[in-house]
Amino acid sequence: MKKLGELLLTREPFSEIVMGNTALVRAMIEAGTRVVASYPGSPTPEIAAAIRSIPKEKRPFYFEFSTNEKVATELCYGAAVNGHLSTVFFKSVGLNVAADTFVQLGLMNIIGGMVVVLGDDPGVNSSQNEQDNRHYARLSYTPVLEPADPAEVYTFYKAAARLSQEKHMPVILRLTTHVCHAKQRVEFDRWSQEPPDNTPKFDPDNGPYIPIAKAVFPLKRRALQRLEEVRKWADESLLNRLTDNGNKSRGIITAGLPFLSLMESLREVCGEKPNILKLGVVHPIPKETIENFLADHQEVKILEELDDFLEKEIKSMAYDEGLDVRIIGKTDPEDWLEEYTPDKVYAVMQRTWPELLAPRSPDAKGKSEVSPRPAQLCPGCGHRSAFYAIKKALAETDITVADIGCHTLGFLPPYEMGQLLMCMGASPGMAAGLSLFNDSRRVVAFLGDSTFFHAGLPGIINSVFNRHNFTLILMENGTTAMTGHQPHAASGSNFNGPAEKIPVRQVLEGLGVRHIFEVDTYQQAKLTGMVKEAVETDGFSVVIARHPCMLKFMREQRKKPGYKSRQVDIDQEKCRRIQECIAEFGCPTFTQYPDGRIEVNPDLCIGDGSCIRTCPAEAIGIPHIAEEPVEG
Ligand SMILES: Cc1ncc(C[n+]2csc(CCOP(=O)(O)OP(=O)(O)O)c2C)c(N)n1
Repeated sequence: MKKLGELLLTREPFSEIVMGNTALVRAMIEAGTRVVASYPGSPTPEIAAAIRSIPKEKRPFYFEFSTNEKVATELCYGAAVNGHLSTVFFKSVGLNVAADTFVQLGLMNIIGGMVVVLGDDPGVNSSQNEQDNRHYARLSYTPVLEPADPAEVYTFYKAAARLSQEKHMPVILRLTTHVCHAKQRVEFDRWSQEPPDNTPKFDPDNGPYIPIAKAVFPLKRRALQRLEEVRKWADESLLNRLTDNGNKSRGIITAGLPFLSLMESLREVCGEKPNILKLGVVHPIPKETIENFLADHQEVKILEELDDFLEKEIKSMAYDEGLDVRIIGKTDPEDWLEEYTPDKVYAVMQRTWPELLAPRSPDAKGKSEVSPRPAQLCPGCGHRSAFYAIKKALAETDITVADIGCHTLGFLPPYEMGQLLMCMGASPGMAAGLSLFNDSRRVVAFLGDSTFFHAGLPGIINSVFNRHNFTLILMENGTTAMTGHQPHAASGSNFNGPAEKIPVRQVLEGLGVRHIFEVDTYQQAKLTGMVKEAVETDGFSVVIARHPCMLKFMREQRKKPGYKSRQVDIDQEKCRRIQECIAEFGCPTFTQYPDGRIEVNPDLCIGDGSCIRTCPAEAIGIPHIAEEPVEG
């Protein structure tokens, strides 16, 4: 069987079972994409994993992880106005970071074409909100194509690229978690690689590219006109599909994942199945197609995940055309929430037309429940040692501000560090605000190292500039851990190989931070002492709490020849059942038995020894080679 990288570069047509995120990469290759950039975030990191499977020297396009989504968008825009088809991809909330640039793209003459791939997250699988990025499309006059499965991801990307190249405007390919991660057999086309044209084609005469004051009006007129052209194109497009069940009275308009869930739910329909119009182009919506569909039915249900985006558009369209049709949008506050999985769609459709689908008893649900697994830090995680030590330095009344990353999990017991959370890089700003008019409760903020470069720096600079008074704990683990160990500016390598390491300490010094402390988090007593000193220091102080990500480190160790797993043991004679290892340190490796005995779970322990100094009875022994080698 071919390796993924080879498969993605196959010249002849082939078919394979792949994830939506992988199908996207083949589509990029076939479409002749030259520049791709991203900042990691679920549900999109597997796109980069598929790109990584292609050796760098064979990769038909340039790829980088940029420092944040805004920079990635700017990079792709720069490449596209120079004539190269480009693609930026990131998660839902990434668009908020990119927005200041993104909202202008629709005004520009993007001669090379540019596709913006969004990984929206209905169901909040791994985000801080459930935002519906279709609203950004309207705000920025940008078309949106929305596939429902991996095969559509492949065809829709190619359509988006062609449309963007033809109209010189950005096109959004909106994916959602299930579409990114679903697997399906996809029929891929031939890849006839054209020799790359590296001529820099940027020409100011293709512009204007300077949208200032009144110069914006002609650009805006052009954006609106292009959008109208896309609307007409959408009416002809095969990306919209009609399923005609011969029903003269009821129809459903839907798109994306809800369509697939609907098809599953309709298997249980007792009577006549409604007709279905599945939209592939969700902005601007195809006017004629929808008007005809509305005119052909007495009742039309708009089935859409998250907000009432299509509903509002379609209702206003029906009003303008004076159509006599009952349009049923969202009927319950719950309709605005969660992923439209088959169970969810069943419930929505049951509420819409109760006689069409029989009510389900709660235990007759199609879904097999997975037992909940509380999120936790990995065994050996340096963040655990940090939280354990920092907690000892703070008073109950002190205020702790979390940020986004693995270290967000510090808010969980037993540490309970981090009482507020907003978005990436927000902790220094929020902490500064909390420190105002506040002489009695010390403020401590946490920030990861990838986030430091992503969006943390402005808040830090502001803290120096405006002389704020709080302590920032920089949780430096050398990687972007939460999203799968992508490199960042202080990692010493980028996606494509070795790179200049930008040490966080030097950055802080360069910014004029006066009070900088630095310690490996496994030195818990030292860290406690430093934090005590830092919070008592007047002004802004930073404690660099450093330890490599142990999940990444252990993965690398296990690949080494002769690797032997290690673990710690508990000396039952010495153990005084104080339970510090469980109640305060909280490593999942420790298991307590009903008789009070505490044992080490050999399948979990990595023998890092971070727990040794936490035991007041000194009952935890130094790590030794495990008797039974544990499979890596
Ligand atoms: C704007 C935005 N982009 C991407 C993400 C996805 N994301 C969540 S945590 C995280 C990584 C944070 O890395 P780091 O700051 O180094 O903390 P670590 O996970 O390594 O502790 C990323 C990229 C996000 N939540 N928001």
